[in-house]
Amino acid sequence: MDNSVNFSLEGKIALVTGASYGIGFAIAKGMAACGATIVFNDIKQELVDKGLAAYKEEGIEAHGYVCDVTDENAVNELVAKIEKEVGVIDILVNNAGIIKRIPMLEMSAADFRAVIDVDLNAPFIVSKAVIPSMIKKGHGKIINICSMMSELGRETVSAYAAAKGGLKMLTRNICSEYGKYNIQCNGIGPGYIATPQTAPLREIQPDGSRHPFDQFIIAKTPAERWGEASDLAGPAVFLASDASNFVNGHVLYVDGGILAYIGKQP
Ligand code: NAP
Ligand code: GCO
Repeated sequence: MDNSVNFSLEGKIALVTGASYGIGFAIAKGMAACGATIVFNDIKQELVDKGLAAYKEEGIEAHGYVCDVTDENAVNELVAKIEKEVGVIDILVNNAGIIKRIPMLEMSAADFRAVIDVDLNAPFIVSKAVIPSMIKKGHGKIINICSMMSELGRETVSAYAAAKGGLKMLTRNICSEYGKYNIQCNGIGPGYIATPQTAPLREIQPDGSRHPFDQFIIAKTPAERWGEASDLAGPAVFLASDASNFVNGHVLYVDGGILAYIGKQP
């Protein structure tokens, strides 16, 4: 390989939030395969234990911590602990996220705030906690897990779309403020990915047919399939590696072509 092209993550420490399973786990697994040391957190001890066992099964010695990413004090303590026990974080993936599918007029302000708190405020909190050490070290990579809803709306996801649209702009702003310190902050916008978060949209109907939303997504995706969490690993490795050192403030949509497509004619 040409020496100017380097996808290796050897010697790098990656913190992936909410990565006991799902998209975060697949991204961390991909990064580990390219040499990174994996650190992850989740909100409950049982999830961390489950995650540690899953990483072990893949031959990965991950470091797992319990931490709620919306709690600024807990996040600051977590980052200090990681620096002491593992080392300075080179790569942060803001992956932890929640969704509440409720029509806007039925949604309480408390539910709206809860989504914004995890999906937008937390990436601000965790990024703020890791950037000072990245500046001191002279480099850093931040990857924010955005969404189709960073660009599009749909019924029932007002809070999620507001948060993910905001996360796209937080991505651009981190790039704008800290690019001069050799920090690259980019987003990944997954399409519709088969994880527990989207399981309700794929439930088989009582008559044995596929969920109407499932059929809609297949028709709306040129690839004619849901994404797998593993589809996100290669793009995440690219954005974490030196191969993307002049890519900054960008959102890479990994959606099987949804955003390019007007949709199948009925
Ligand atoms: P998931 O299966 O629900 O996993 C999300 C993880 O984040 C879970 O382990 C969850 O723990 C954790 N988490 C939630 N709140 C947290 C908090 N306050 N502190 C720490 N951890 C927390 O979701 P996923 O589908 O893998 O999605 C991962 C990310 O990709 C999210 O940001 C999501 O919005 C985004 N995304 C997903 C899709 C998709 O189609 N699946 C598409 C685009 C973007 P619990 O299990 O306790 O909730
Ligand atoms: C929904 C979905 C989504 C996604 C995803 C798409 O209800 O429409 O859950 O919003 O999972 O973020 O990119």
